[in-house]
Amino acid sequence: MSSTRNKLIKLLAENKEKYISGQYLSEKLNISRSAIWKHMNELKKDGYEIEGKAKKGYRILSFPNKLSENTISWGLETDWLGKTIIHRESITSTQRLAHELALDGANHGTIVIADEQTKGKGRTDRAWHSEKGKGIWMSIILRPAILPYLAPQLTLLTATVLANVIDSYAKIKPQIKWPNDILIDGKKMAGILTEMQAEQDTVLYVIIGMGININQTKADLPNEISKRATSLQIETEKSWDMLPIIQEIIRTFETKYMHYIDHGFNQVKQTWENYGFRLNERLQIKTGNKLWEGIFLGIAEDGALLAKNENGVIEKVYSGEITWF
Ligand code: BT5
Repeated sequence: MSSTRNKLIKLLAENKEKYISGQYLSEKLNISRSAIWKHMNELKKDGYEIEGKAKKGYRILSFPNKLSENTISWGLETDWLGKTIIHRESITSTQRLAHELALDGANHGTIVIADEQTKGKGRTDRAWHSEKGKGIWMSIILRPAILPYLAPQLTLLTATVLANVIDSYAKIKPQIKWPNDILIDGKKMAGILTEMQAEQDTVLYVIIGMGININQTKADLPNEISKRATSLQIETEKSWDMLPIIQEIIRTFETKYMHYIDHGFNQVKQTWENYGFRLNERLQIKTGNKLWEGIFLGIAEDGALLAKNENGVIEKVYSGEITWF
């Protein structure tokens, strides 16, 4: 998209209900009034609803439904999260671009989002299916002033954000499966991937990737995951407009993140345990060569899973394979 067009949309968006005169726009953008008029017609063709009134000027009434930097920014009203949004129609992985941008100095709160990922990734390089226009494939760059060992808390925080938004927006109560899955009725609807660059005691940056299945039908889900995966559409039997959900996730993330930075992990822990999958049930844990059973008690301050072993001792689990009975 040309930068003039982007600037024009931004000016219109910033002024929302107010009309902006053609004269003002032409001075601001340094182009003629007839060029402005041409741009307006192009925008209308792309689905922007723009009202033009003699003597008053132009104002934007609505944005098209498709995702772009502008449509996501419009009406977002966050303080720092999503001030820079990079949208791609197709990308290998939003995580990959986010890493490149972070290494290049991208600001805290920068967001990368794509309609489609051709090489979406899960943990330990597992694949994440990210079909075009079917879900939210998004990465957030953060530069938190926390110690590196606390970074897993951000995965748990993100899980609570997604659970809260799905619960309040779609009126479905999801469950959070430690550490990074959002389930509905036991099937995976979203996954979180947290990656970090740190030096000794300093976090250089963290990238939080989230993949959220929205508009897949059962037939859209690839065979290998169709029994274990679901989407918002499958669960609610209707399709969803992704834009307001994305905005709600960004807003909720900012609020919860600020609370976490200012007041610590307790609120996250409580929310997490409210949605915790199979809390107080028996589980089997495989860490390295050790296989043991216990009762799932919740999460610790540092994001570890807490389980009571057969001797009644509470153990912390940081990674490993968990199986519920
Ligand atoms: C995750 O990994 O759940 C983290 C997924 C993070 C994806 C986001 S999308 C935006 C950003 N850019 C990226 O490239 N990634 C992030 P993990 O716990 O390892 O789960 C991966 C497993 O989930 C796979 O091995 C499949 O079994 C299953 N899976 C793959 N795609 C799925 C999907 N769309 N829905 C549900 N399950 C899926």
